Amino acid sequence: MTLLTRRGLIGSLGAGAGGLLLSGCDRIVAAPSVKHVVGIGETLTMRAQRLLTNRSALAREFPASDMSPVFRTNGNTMPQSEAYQAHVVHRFADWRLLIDGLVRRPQSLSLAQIRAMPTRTQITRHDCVEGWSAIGKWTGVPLKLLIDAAGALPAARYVVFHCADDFDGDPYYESIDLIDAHHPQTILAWGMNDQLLSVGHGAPLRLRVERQLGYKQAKYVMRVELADSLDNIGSGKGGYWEDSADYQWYAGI
Ligand SMILES: Nc1nc2c(c(=O)[nH]1)N[C@H]1C(S)=C(S)[C@@H](COP(=O)(O)O)O[C@H]1N2
Ligand SMILES: [Mo]
Repeated sequence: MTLLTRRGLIGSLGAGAGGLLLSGCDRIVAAPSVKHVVGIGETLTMRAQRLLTNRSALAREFPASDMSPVFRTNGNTMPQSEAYQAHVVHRFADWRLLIDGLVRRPQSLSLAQIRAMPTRTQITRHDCVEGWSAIGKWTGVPLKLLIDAAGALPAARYVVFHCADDFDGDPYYESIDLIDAHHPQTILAWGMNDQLLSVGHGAPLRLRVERQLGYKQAKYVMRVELADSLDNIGSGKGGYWEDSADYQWYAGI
């Protein structure tokens, strides 16, 4: 298990370790079949997962000795915008994370402010639908603390992550619901493997939502928007790959 640095997080860790049916360590070996299974139908899959697994159960965490010697990068590895590239040059000193949408107190936070917040570190396995996995150590702020700082309005249902990169002009974005947003292992990570997050892996801040597949782990997060619906964001399916390649919105593992 992992370091829990704040008592507030411990309360949500049920003793039940849930997920016995689906949480074998070998279940992801044939990652392509995961996509197939997930593809049966999103509604069915999500309902089935809710029945079979406890969504507050923790993803497996690993000892440091299991960390992958090489953790490859995937997707975009350097956002093309001039604004982002200027941030790289200035080491993100002027960068700000915006938290807005259905919140009482919109936030604009520097990286220093985010790094001064309580941290959680976890060693987990990243599973990409393209058929590779890697175990890495992630350090960041629990998303719940950022949401609480902004104060979610009662109508908020989803958390949308707007990223600095795009594919042919279509911005990368992702979204999760508030259940996953409040999960104790859901963090916005600024550190990886005891280093500051590299540009290739999503500097300065990327999502880790450990109970879901790789494409949900949004890199280059610039803005966190709370929303009551995903309909008017992107093409309305809740993420870049969901919009453009019919990937499932709920990519539970
Ligand atoms: N902003 C952004 N986030 C992204 C992607 C991307 O292209 N852009 N690719 C996704 C995919 S498919 C995977 S598997 C992981 C890869 O993360 P890594 O580069 O740290 O290995 O990031 C995910 N998040
Ligand atoms: Mo991926």
